[in-house]
Amino acid sequence: MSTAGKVIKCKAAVLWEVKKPFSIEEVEVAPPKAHEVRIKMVASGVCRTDDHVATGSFVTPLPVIVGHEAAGIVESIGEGVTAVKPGDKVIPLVNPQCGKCSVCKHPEGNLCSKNDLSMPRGTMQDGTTRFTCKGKAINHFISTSTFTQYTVVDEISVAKIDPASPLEKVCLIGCAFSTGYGSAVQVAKVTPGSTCVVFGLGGVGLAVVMGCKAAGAARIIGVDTNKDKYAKAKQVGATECINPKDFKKPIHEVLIEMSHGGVDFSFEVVGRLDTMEAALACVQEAYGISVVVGVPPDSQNVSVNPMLLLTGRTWKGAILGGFKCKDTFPRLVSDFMAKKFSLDPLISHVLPFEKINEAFDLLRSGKSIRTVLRF
Ligand code: CND
Ligand code: ZN
Ligand code: ZN
Repeated sequence: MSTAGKVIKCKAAVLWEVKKPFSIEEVEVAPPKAHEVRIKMVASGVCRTDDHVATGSFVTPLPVIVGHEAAGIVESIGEGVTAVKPGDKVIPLVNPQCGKCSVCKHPEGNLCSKNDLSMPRGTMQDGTTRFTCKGKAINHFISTSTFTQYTVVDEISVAKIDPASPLEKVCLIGCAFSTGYGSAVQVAKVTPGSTCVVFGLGGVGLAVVMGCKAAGAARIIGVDTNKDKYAKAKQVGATECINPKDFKKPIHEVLIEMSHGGVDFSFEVVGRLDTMEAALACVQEAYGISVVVGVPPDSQNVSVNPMLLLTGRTWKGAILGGFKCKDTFPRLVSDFMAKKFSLDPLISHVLPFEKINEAFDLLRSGKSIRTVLRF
């Protein structure tokens, strides 16, 4: 029997309060309104950004269904939807692409003005939510909300992908792979023969390493306080890995010495202020480029001597690797299908969706790269 047009009762992981476990609840998912799409979830990765919400470090309205790195199948569509139809395989988009705003029209930017990330409202574009639990409205998360058997997204926040693609792998194109890879090739524009440094060798950091390698970097130095991350990093292209705890000197000084004057490109993929400062300081003073990828703790500022920039360094950052997601994700999925890159090194664990709290324990204890939750 078709579920189109009806409320669907299903399971979702609700975060009622920060610093509490996710609670698997029965939720009601309303049918999609005009220009909205309801998706049956198939697989969702667990990203540190979801954990930042759970710890209170990334602030978005609660209670909420988080999760943003996923793939699923369209269950039904609202009036006027033309981009997808029921049965299509799709990836929800953290960065919508309305195609009309100044950002969508600009050749470089990707944070569409319809985003729910820079000042999260926790709703659909019309300002309301499609989730209800125990009579309470449950908020959406950065246009996606994927820790649920069904979600609803705006048509501008979904990309149709190859019907043959394995969703339990290409879900990582929804965040980790695109964010990391794009930060190297699209944001930093890493050049052949260059020296790169990647702070943080989690799921996103490893994808940065993959991007640096694909761009032809000669030297890729991984920096992580957890030595267990080095083997994987080397497998995907890091030429050496170092632990800041092994040195008496500040890590940026160590890196300047190792590179004889400063590296060409650096990436902060941890989400800490001290590593953001170190990543900026370790690039070559006249032409080095440093990219902020990690999500910083809410309402905190770095203190930086402007001399670091006056001499010629460039400091930038981007969400989702600077990619215009609706245009780029289908192409990245095609590249994956053509075996231009592998997602296997990023997937350390696969668990049933109900074991979501176990997946977060694995992330917090540094034991996982990406856990993919299957629905
Ligand atoms: P994950 O936690 O898997 O990786 C972080 C890594 O940093 C771990 O391997 C840690 O051991 C390491 N680390 C911790 N402290 C230090 C330190 N002081 N020095 C060096 N290494 C350290 O996280 P992830 O890969 O899922 O995400 C990384 C960051 O990227 C995180 O802040 C997340 O919120 C952010 C992010 C950004 C975007 C974007 O669009 N820009 C998208 N998704 C995630
Ligand atoms: Zn993410
Ligand atoms: Zn737009």
